[in-house]
Amino acid sequence: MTADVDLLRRLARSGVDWIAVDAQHGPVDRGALHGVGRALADSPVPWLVRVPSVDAAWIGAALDAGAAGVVVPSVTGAADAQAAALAARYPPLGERSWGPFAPLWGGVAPTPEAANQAVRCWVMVETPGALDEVDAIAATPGVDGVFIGPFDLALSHGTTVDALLEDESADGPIARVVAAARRQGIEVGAFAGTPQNALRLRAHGIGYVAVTTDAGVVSAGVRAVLDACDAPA
Ligand code: 3PY
Ligand code: MG
Repeated sequence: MTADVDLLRRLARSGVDWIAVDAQHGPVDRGALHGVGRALADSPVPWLVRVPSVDAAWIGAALDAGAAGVVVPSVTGAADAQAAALAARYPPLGERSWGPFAPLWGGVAPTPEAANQAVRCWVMVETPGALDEVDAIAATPGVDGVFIGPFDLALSHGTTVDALLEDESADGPIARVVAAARRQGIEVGAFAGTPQNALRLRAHGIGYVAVTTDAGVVSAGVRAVLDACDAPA
């Protein structure tokens, strides 16, 4: 939820498997993205950008800045998923334009073939249209994973995040997304926000979980420090 480069460098070395920079709800504009890319050029873990929308220009810019992949929100169906996938890869697989920043920052850009192989295009399932077309989305060439947004999925289905996560029926929204991903042999991920929700998502068989946010860990850390000071000696 921040674009603070010192915090991001620290988070990338804190034991997490991956981090995501949020350009949909966070304060990451195209200028900030470049600062983030320079700061994370030697990141020991992959870093992804959640782009603001299904936007080929933003997807290309995030990858030019060195992101290992993109998380594309607000997808309304298979056509959006295809547009996102095409934007994430160079021809002949897609329509990405050449313009990586790594060489300008003293690094080496991967070849187009290597970039196409390494990139990960995650498409979010968080709208009724995306859920209806989840099988076609998961089958879209170049979609490497489907990523559940429980907050928007709950909002758009007139339910709550708790009810969504507790729904263990085979035709429940989360089970449908997981099943579609499995059928197509692609990854499935989700946003949790809290460790409790992360465990509930893991119980649904979801392997890639955005457990918390930078703002969340700062608050939790401060709370833990203050509680430790209040504890009787
Ligand atoms: C959602 O839950 O809707 C999200 O997009 C999480 O970031
Ligand atoms: Mg969302």
